[in-house]
Parts: sequence; C-alpha cells; structure tokens
Amino acid sequence: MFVPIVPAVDRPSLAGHRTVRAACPHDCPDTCAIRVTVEDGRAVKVQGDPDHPPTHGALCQKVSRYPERTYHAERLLHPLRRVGPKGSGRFERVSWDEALDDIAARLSAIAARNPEAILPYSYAGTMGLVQGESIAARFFHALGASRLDRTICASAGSEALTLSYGGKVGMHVEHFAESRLILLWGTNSIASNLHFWTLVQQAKRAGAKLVCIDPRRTDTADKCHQHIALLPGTDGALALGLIHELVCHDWLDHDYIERHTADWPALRARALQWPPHRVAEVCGIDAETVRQLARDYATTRPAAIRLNYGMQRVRGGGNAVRLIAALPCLTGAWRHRAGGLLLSASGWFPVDRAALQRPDLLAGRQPRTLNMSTIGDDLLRDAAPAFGPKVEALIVYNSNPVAVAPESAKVVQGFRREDLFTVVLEHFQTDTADHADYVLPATTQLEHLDVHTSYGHTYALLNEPAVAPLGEAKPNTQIFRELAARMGLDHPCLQDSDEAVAAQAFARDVDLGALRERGWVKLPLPEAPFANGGFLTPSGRCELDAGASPDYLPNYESAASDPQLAARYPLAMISPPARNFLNSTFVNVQSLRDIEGEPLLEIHPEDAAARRIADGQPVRVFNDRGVHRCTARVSTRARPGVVNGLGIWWRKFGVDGTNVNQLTHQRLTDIGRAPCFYDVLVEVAPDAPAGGV
Ligand SMILES: Nc1nc2c(c(=O)[nH]1)N[C@H]1C(S)=C(S)[C@@H](COP(=O)(O)OP(=O)(O)OC[C@H]3O[C@@H](n4cnc5c(=O)[nH]c(N)nc54)[C@H](O)[C@@H]3O)O[C@H]1N2
Ligand SMILES: Nc1nc2c(c(=O)[nH]1)N[C@H]1C(S)=C(S)[C@@H](COP(=O)(O)OP(=O)(O)OC[C@H]3O[C@@H](n4cnc5c(=O)[nH]c(N)nc54)[C@H](O)[C@@H]3O)O[C@H]1N2
Ligand SMILES: [Mo]
Repeated sequence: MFVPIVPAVDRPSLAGHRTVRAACPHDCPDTCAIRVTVEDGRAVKVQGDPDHPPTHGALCQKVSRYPERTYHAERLLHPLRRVGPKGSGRFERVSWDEALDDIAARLSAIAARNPEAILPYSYAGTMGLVQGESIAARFFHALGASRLDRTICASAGSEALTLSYGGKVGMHVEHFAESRLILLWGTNSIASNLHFWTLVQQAKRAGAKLVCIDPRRTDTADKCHQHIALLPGTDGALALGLIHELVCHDWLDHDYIERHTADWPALRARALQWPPHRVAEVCGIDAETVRQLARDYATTRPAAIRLNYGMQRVRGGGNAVRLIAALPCLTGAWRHRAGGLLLSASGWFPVDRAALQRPDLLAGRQPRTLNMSTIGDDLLRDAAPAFGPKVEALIVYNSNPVAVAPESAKVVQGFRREDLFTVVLEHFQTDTADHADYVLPATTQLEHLDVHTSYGHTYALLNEPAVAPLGEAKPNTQIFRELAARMGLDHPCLQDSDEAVAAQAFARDVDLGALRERGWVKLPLPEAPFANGGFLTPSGRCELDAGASPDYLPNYESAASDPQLAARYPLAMISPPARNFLNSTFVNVQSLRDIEGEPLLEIHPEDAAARRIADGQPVRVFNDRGVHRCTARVSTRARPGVVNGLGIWWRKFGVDGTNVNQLTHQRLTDIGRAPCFYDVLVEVAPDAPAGGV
C-alpha cells in the first residue's frame, strides 16, 4: 500500500531546497524519470534521472522547459465561464462552487433524459494512470455516459500487433544497443523518441548499420547509413517484397517458423506475388533497394526493427504492421535479445484497468461507444436509431481535439453548436478551451501524484507532487470526485484518494516500495521475450495470417484507389510531429515556438518549381475539405510527390486560424478504427507573389 504522500526528499535538505522524484507525463515512448529541484516551494529545475537507464540523465529540450510551461503567465488558474459567443474565447472568472454547481445541474438534467447524450473526450495529455482514466472513467461509468473509443494515435498498430503477437509487446529497448542492423521504420527517433536514439548511436559506434524507412528525409534519416524514402502508406508492399526475397533466397529460419508461427503457407503465397520490381513501382523506390534491404536484413545478426506509429496512420496501417511484424519470425531474429521488433512495450505492464476504471459501475448498462477520431461527424449528427441520442454535453480532459482531431472544419462546427454544453479541464486556453462553456484549471505533473507505464521501455514510474497546485488548479481526479458528489453518485470508489488509486494501478510485479524509494522499477521479464516462441496469442504462435489476412492496401487518397482525386490533388501530404512540440502541447511555450518558427509546408524543389513556389513564400494548401495557409519551405526533406506539414500547431497561431488538420479526413484504418492523418491528397499554390509579404 502507498503511505500518505509527503513529497519525497532524497537529498539532505538545504534551507528550503529539495529534490522530488517525478516522471514525464507526455505521450512519448521515452517516459523519462525526472528529478525536480524545488526551492522555497517553487520548482526551479527539472533534470533527467541519471540512474534510470532509459533516461540516463537527459531530458529533451521540450520537457527541460517544463517549469517554464508550468509557471507560464497564461496558465489557467481559476474556473472560467463563457460570456462571448461559442469559440470567441471570452470568459469571466467564477468560483469553483459556482462552476461545479452549474455543471452538475446541467449534466444531471441531461442524464435524467438520457446519460448517453453525455460524452467524455480524453486522450494522453498526461499518460498517468491516476490523472488519466481512473476517477474520470468511474464517474462516466457511474453516470452511464457514452463511452469513447480512444483511437487517435495508436490503435491501428496496437490491434494489429495484438492479432499477430497477442499483445503490445516487443524487445527491451536497451538491447538495441547490441544490434548489428537496425531498421528505423516510420519513426523520426531524434524528434519523437530521443532516448532510443542514444542506444542507436551506441550500436552505430559498435559497427551496426542503420536504415531509415520514411517518406521524409528527417534528422534521423540524415544520420542513418541508408534512407529509403518510400511513398506514404506503401510499407505493407515493402514488407511483402522483403518476404518475397526471404523466400526466393531461402533466408528463412524454418525451425522457428515451424515451431512458433501459424499460417505461414498463406502468407508465403501472397508474398510470392510481390517481386521487387512490383514493390518498387508501388513504393516509388528502386527494385535494387528492396533486394539489398532483404539481403541485409536476412544476413545480419542480430537484426532489430524499431517500428513506430508514423507508418500506421494510413488506410492499410494495421495490415502493414502485421506484415512487418512477420519479418523477425521468418528469419528467427527473435532468437537473440538484440533481434526482433519493438512497436510498443505497453502490453508488458500488469495494469489493473478494471480496478482503475471500474466498468462494474455500469451495472449492466451498455452505453454506445463513439470513436474520438470521428468527433467532427459525431458532434454534427442528430439522434437516430443507429447512432443514439444527439451529443448534448462534452467533457474534455487531457486532450485538445479542436487542434488534433481530423477534418477540423467539422470539429469546429460541432464545437460551435450553441446547444452543446462543453466543459474543458485544461492548463491553458487551447483551441478547444476557446469553445468551452466552462474551463476548469487542472494541475500539471509538478502538482499532482501519478504512476506511469511506458510504451517505449519496461520500467514503471512514480510521480510525486513537487509543489502545491498553482492558483486554484485541481487534479483531474479531484474535479471528478467533486462533480460525482454534487451529482449524487455515491459509490465510495468515486471518492478514492489519488494515493488509493495509485495503489490499485498494478495487479502484480510492481514493487510499490521500490517505486516509492527509487522512483522507478524494472518489470521482471525475460531478456529475449520470444527466443523460444511463447507469443501471447491463444496459440502461443505468431499469427501470420489469422484474422483479416494481411495484405497491402493502397491509401484511400492515392492514384491507385481514386485516380480522379489524384488528378485534382496530386501531392500526398503527411503531418508528422515537430521536434519542439508534443502534439499540440508546448506550442504556447514561447522559447519552443521560436525554434519551430511558424507553420511550414516542406515541398520538394521540383514540385515547388512546377508551381512557381519559392522558399519562404506563403502558400495555400488545399483539397475538397478546406484550405490551410502557411509558409513554403522548399527542401529535399520532402520527396517528390509528397509534402510535409509539421504539426501540430494551435489553430489560433496559424495564418488564417487553421492547422494541417483542416485537410485531413475522418476515414478510418483497416484495423483499429484509427485516423488516417498521413493518407491525404492536396494541391499547393502560391498565396502571394514570390518576394511579396
Ligand atoms: N518531439 C515530439 N515527440 C513526440 C511527439 C511529438 O509531437 N513531438 N509525439 C508523440 C506521440 S503522441 C507519438 S504517437 C509518437 C510518434 O512517434 P513516431 O511514430 O516515431 O512518430 P514520428 O516521429 O512522427 O515518426 C513518424 C515518421 O513517420 C514518417 N511517416 C509518415 N508516413 C509514413 C509512412 O507511410 N511510412 C513510413 N515508413 N513512414 C511514414 C514521418 O515522416 C515521420 O518522420 O511520438 C511521440 N513523441
Ligand atoms: N495532423 C495530425 N494530427 C495528429 C497527429 C499527427 O501526427 N498529425 N498526431 C496524433 C496523435 S499521435 C496524437 S497522440 C494526438 C494527440 O492529441 P492529444 O492527446 O489531444 O494531445 P495534445 O495535443 O498534446 O493535447 C493534450 C492536452 O492535454 C492537456 N493536459 C496535459 N496534462 C493534463 C492534465 O493533467 N489535466 C488536464 N486536464 N489536461 C492536461 C495539455 O495542456 C494539452 O492541451 O494528436 C493526433 N493528431
Ligand atoms: Mo500519439
């Protein structure tokens, strides 16, 4: 059990000076262990924990600015009530009692008619198990509110991996340092997984070859030995081509395939239809590149694949993950601890979700589930038998959907509905908070307790509160506890303290004593998890072809699927994260925004010349869903035929109050019902004469 919280002190206390153990809350695979220096009740510095192996004493540039973000002059410190029209961002200060009484009354009235008209909307603003889906989930379950399918980031890859391996599991990240070949597949590690990059450099120094597979020439691609700039959404075809070569050259580990996989003949037959020249045509690369990659992969031991979520944000993203996940089973790469694949490690953690979220509070009710990735359409839907009631109330926490959800024009239209009652728990006046009826100030990671897992390493972490809540801010948990009490939801678990919730988070294996003492604890797992098979599927084998049989699926928006659309909008657009933002978090931290500059669109010199676009020129990026204005960066970071709009800017910082999601759509991936942010066609045109503005 947890002892009551007294912020941990791990150094002899100078006058008013102490160090608190914390964890980075952000949606990033690194989940760093942090030490916070507190002087006279104020957090003055955050540093990476030198003892935590994945963090090894270093924080990224963004998170090293966490105090700047926390003490930001625009931090929300009091509850606010809307006074202007929806979306105007005009609010007045109110007391907590006024705000919570009114919110409770409004929600109770809706719940009395139909609780499913109330929808929670949350994602991973904090990845904490306590400030994420614990008391909040209990509150919505007790109400019988609509449920939310949390698909906006990773569900295509996660569900695909679960079909193949039985869970979101893979290599220990540390062992990449010993790999001899590393494929960085759909990931810009230097930007999005910096601590992994340190391990890659160790491997490189020891002689490993690094291959980056990414349509964009990222910083990461620049530092690898080889960069394969395939067209977005063609990874499944590349994987099939590699399997083709493994078969044709008999670079297969027959013993591993025989003992630890299922349905190999079906996958083998499909792959034989993908000779390198066909793959090359689909992917927009050379056939020789496919042959060489297959040879390198098959003949270098140990060979490891760092797959990341960048490549699954397309129609065929789930299938592509399954095809890539087959590779280390076919060559037996899993036999070595430095071989195999890592997409996510989160499935290794024994998180007790039922204890945290208490689905039993539904008491037999089965409210509908709405997909967060189609929030634009769903907010605009009327009541219908297949849909259920119109959404009348939306409670947003840990997310900024107006900026991050696809097809923003519809999302904004939905959020502007005068008959929608919206409550937003936030640190800042985001694009979403601008559309709230009430904005409630939430605490940051420095001000609340939490426990964390990671999707990029295998250590559980603790976050102790370092300082008292700023202003009148409250933890998400506290806000939901108080709302529950006001609404007469009286199950005792709705009043569990944060300490109690933290103690309920892990079912086993996590020694809370050690967590408290050191701030982190490594999970007890085998070093080479699938050296002898033992996948988490019911059969214990890697399911190569079960379920929806994996195949290459061209993008929704591509010449292959829709030639007429491709004729009008010939450029594919991807919108990967900017290095100095974390999705839309940190966009309002001036020092970081200064580094990113302004919303940019990278375009290849040939594509720019064909459109008379000069570097630095304002451009219009458009398709049938809208127009987004930004500045052209003419650069070979973009490959011909593909433009890169780095995200995710707040709309209100955009030239015309839009961001890249003005152009994205709400169609969903093959597996996992996820958005297809990188499966988009656009055209680009100058917005003003070159040299103008
Ligand atoms: N600095 C920073 N770090 C972050 C984030 C951030 O916003 N900023 N976001 C965090 C979050 S929420 C997540 S989910 C992770 C994401 O982590 P990753 O999945 O590693 O995401 P990215 O770094 O965006 O890598 C995506 C890369 O995939 C490339 N890509 C796009 N389409 C394709 C494709 O079809 N095929 C292939 N092979 N590559 C493609 C992009 O050009 C980009 O370089 O990062 C986390 N870390
Ligand atoms: N075009 C395009 N769109 C994308 C992506 C892309 O690559 N391209 N990436 C997608 C991905 S991978 C993801 S994960 C999503 C991310 O989408 P979101 O999960 O919405 O992430 P953020 O934009 O970082 O917004 C998180 C918000 O939570 C708030 N927050 C943080 N901690 C707390 C807390 O303790 N309490 C409360 N109440 N609030 C808190 C932060 O202030 C921030 O405004 O975006 C997706 N959207
Ligand atoms: Mo994400």
